[in-house]
Amino acid sequence: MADTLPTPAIKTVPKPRDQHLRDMADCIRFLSMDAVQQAKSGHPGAPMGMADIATVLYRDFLRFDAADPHWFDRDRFVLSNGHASMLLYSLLYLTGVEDMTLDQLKRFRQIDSKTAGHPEYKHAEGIETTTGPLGQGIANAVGFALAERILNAKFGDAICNHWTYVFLGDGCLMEGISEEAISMAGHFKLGHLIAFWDNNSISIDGATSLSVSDNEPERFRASGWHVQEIDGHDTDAIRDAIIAARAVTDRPSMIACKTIIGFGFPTKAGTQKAHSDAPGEEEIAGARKTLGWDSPPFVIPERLLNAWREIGAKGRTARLAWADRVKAAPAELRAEFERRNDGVLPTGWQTAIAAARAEFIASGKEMATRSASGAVLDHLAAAIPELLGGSADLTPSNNTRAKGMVEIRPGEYDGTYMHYGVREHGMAAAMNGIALHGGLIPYGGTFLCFSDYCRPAIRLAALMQIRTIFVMTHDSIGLGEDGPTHQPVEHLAALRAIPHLAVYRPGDPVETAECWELILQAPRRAALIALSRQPMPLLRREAGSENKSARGGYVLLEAEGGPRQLTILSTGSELHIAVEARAMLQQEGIPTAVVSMPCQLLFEEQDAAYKKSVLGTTRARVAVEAAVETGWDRYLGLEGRFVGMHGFGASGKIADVYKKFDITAEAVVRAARETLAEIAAL
Ligand SMILES: Cc1ncc(C[n+]2csc(CCOP(=O)(O)OP(=O)(O)O)c2C)c(N)n1
Repeated sequence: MADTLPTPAIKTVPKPRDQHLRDMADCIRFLSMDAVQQAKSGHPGAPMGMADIATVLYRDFLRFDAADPHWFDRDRFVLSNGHASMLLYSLLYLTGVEDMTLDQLKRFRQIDSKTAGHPEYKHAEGIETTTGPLGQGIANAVGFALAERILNAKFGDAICNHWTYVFLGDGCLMEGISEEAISMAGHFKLGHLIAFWDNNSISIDGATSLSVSDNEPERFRASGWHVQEIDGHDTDAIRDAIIAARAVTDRPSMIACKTIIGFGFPTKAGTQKAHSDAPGEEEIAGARKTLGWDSPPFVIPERLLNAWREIGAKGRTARLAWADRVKAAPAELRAEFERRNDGVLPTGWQTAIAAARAEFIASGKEMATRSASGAVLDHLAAAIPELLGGSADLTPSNNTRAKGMVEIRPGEYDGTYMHYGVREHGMAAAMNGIALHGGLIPYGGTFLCFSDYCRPAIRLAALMQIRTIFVMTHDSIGLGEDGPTHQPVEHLAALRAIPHLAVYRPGDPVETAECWELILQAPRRAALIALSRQPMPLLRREAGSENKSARGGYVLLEAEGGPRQLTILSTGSELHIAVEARAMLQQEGIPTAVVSMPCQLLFEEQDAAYKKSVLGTTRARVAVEAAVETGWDRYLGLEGRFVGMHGFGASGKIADVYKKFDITAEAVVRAARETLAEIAAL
């Protein structure tokens, strides 16, 4: 590996402009290296390289109150290069966030500490988002900055007027998602977004020149950003650059900061050896010498800790002034703001669901669930003004733009609909930022097949347990002519495998309304709703407002003419196939029940007695879903049968495609006979 080193190790450190600021930055450096050394793992290099930037940002600019790290109009700080977690943890400790004690720093990366390897949302106050998968943070930051502008347009400068600062590394910029994020932020002219690129020319394998030679400043400029290039250790230059960036409010700013990774290490600085791993006692002793630091590990000299604590406390004035402004706001605006900030939905919002349901039942018509979803959203958008719709350039297909939704345009943020462009990954991660920001509930659409393009962000939404809503239409081979490239088969199983993610696949318009109700009433649950392109009959015609989907699965039709002999399980566009098959089996004298299971996650949360009552005691079960079997096997046992996909789909008319893959009522009946025969022979 040695021959890939770009430069010899940097043994000396540039003289500081301001010794006090250098000392303050050194607090971050030593806490980071000492914590990594103690944990025997972690990443000291980036925190040491970005310490000067963080110090200037926190001291002179970031509006933040350590006593209340989540007050609404604070500036947001996103660490996109999440492996530099010790930078964030050090800042939280130094500024005095109660959660982040010295003991937590000493327990960096240890089980059940607040200081996980990478920053985890909700593990400690002051962590705005979970980062670590490179590139996510910059796209989250775009969401934060977008939400800020949208809420500014709604509530005005007095209530919402803050900045989003994001640190990112070479790795973030190598990831494809960064392009989507940069392009989106530039297009929408997100003037309150400032990115700091840790331009240290090093990643894990060695010099970044091994793998990339992009002109990063030009990349940003090409997307309409304001760009500056500075020495990331020159505190005057950092301050001037931030002042200049804040003066430009009609576009986002990127400050390319030339830094030395592992700044202060005697042999590893400037090399990939500073990127990660315990530096070793000798290297740390050398850093103490190089930087003139004589405190023992984890001890911050009092004068410096006091200076940091002052930084943590100075935001109090801004917070209190903001609270006064909120109090002085017109009553209606204030009430609306406070409701949203508390995460409470408007009273009576569920009448929107009831209205949609009533319409479906009154019309009695067959309908694609994507259209039903669109109709539900028409009602919901009027009832819940914080809904922020959007699509990755499939608005007419996803049916995501509700009646009355005004689109957001560059510089014009007084709207509730986002055209995210063909940027699925960027959209999904930006939606996470929007959800985390608060005040808005984002949903965004694409085809289910392209959930693959969103998956890393979907996973993080589930991990963070935030209400980001993914609307995925064209959810099976039932999309027809677009063929196998567009027909999801393994996606439902793969998405259901993500812990905490509620995957809904409603089987008719009424279930669609029910699923939307469940999604919206769960503020700490990421959700994905899979919707059909093709129409399906209305199967739920009963009056009343009971949400039968709430338990994840329920008996749609009970067996008749005797004790249940067979259970057919289904979802979505195959539910009516299950119903047809049941009619045929009943006619043959086989008492058969149909179970609709729009959300396996919710069903799995039910108690055993309920599950048993739904699944029945008979072991004869058939599941039908136009997707792969994975996940259904737990309900089928050894004797059950699955009717669905066993490979990729095909291009053709919907009816022909279903026939070709034998996903029909006749196939379900055959499968039923097989399982019944097998059980009889036992
Ligand atoms: C999506 C993703 N891929 C790979 C990794 C593993 N990884 C962590 S840091 C890193 C290198 C990042 O380089 P850079 O951003 O320059 O960080 P620095 O070396 O400056 O700390 C990689 C590949 C990751 N965290 N996320």
